[in-house]
Amino acid sequence: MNNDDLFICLDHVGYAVPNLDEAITLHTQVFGWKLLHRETNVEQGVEEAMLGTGDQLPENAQLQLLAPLNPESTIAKWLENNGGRGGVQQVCYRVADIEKVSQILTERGVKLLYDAPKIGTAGSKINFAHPKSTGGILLEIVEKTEGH
Ligand code: MC0
Repeated sequence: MNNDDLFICLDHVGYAVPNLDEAITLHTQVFGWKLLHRETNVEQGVEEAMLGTGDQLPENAQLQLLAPLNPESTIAKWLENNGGRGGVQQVCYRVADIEKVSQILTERGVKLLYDAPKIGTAGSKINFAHPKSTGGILLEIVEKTEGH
């Protein structure tokens, strides 16, 4: 795999938000995004919503709203460290083969958080690169699964 096909595209940008319903209202009614999907991910400690624009093609980059499920959630900690206000918590790149991309990134010195992918939005496979090894951005990689 060369650099031309390491990442397919930007999949989504993730905003940490204190209240999911209020954030959905803001981003749909003021900014015109459309609510595509909503779920709770217990392992990640989040309540999340995916928002899209245009023809709602799943290929389009989306906006992800992430609210903490409990006080131990990474999102709760992020909000605490950022004055309780929402903001960009992560950027996510879409990949075709997450195991292969993870191996290449690791070989290049990127510190991935998980030894094996975990379950993300709608059953996708995800991993994260620690901000200390990406120039300060929490970088997620996602491999979509059937039906995503
Ligand atoms: C922490 N730091 C960040 C950051 N979080 N920098 C950029 N972006 C972030 N989101 C920095 C802090 O400023 C600090 O820098 C250092 O990292 C340690 O911060 P900490 O507050 O002590 O944080 P940790 O180490 O406890 O946790 C950071 C870590 C965590 C990235 C390991 O947030 C994590 O495990 N994230 C991956 C999982 C996740 O985010 N899940 C929620 C989304 P200094 O310079 O002060 O040392 S779930 C999701 O996204 C799923 C549903 C999906 O899309 O499918």
